[in-house]
Amino acid sequence: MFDLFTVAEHFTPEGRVVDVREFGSGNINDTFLVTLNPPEGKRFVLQRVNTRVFHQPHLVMRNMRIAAEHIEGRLKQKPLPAGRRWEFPLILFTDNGGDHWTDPEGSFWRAAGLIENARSFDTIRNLDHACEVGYAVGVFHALLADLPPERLSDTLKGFHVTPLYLRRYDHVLQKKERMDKSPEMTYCQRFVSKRRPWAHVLEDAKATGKLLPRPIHGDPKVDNIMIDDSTGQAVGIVDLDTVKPGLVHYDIGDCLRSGCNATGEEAELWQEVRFDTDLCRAILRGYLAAAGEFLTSDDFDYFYDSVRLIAFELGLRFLTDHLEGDLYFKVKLQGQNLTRALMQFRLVESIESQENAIRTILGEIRQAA
Ligand code: GN1
Ligand code: MG
Repeated sequence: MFDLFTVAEHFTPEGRVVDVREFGSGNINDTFLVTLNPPEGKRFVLQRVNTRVFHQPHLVMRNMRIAAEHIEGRLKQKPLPAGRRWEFPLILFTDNGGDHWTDPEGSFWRAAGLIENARSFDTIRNLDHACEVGYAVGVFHALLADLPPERLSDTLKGFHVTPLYLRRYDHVLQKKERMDKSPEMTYCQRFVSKRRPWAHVLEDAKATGKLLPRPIHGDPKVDNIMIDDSTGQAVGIVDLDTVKPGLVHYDIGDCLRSGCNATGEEAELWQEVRFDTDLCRAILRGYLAAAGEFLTSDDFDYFYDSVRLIAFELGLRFLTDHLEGDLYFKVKLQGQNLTRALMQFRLVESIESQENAIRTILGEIRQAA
């Protein structure tokens, strides 16, 4: 890899870099925390964008800028209630004014300011945290609700389009010369086949015009929500690579599948993973406190399917990547993507077994909205 100090210095006209270290637990990009020289010791986030995943990183940056400008304008017109803090990670520019720097080996680097006095957590800590996570996603949707989605580019074609992931899975299975016949793999294959007929539920609703495209975050999992150190309130969402047109249901599903799994995505015992309905209620309450206004009755009808589907889809994506040899999601251990898949599938089963309880919560929340 290109020397990290040299890369970081392209984004910092005013200071010298004293430290660069790995940061966060992203599965796709390489992320580093850069510290500048004292006395201020300013810090920022440096990332090498994975261009095997994001083929047009310039458009990723463009989407980010459009969203940032729109949110800034909206907040100026109408600040959040009760003077709540809300920040968008500041895009840092290079010495010649670009929003990225391409190194001589062709890697695409970009940098963003840190949201100060705030941090994120890998898993939900309590009901208040859950409510704040939901609120953050709601604020994000509400602030972008009047941005025409077609102003954003589709930077990751097929992202969260479950039938396309199924097609890819079929293709990879077909190509496989020797099939792993372990009990885990047999379970996964049966699991996917059983749910295949239902897996196009959101795409069907999109095709018939019941659900409409809107600007989305694309990856609103718990560890992308920044929480203020002193107030415990959500103050922003980071990781904006997948801001693009989509269904808000992808985000709601992703936030719930991440937030209601209290053991986290990398728990040691996948058999013990479960979907916590109290956390679900708290996340949805927080979400609707901020996003209630633009949701339609059809939108509410698909909330249950969203959480079930996005958990299923993520499991399918991990499974396919395992079968392909871990080309997409980074792994530290062999078989890690299979374990991740099993975990999401276990979560799906837990969601399915609590369908009535989840639908009851959705009914209560809908009435209160
Ligand atoms: C990936 O890299 P990271 O952790 O921000 C993935 C998400 C998954 C997530 C699962 C562009 O996000 O869709 O939900 O892993 N991002 C992309 O942890 O595929
Ligand atoms: Mg991400």
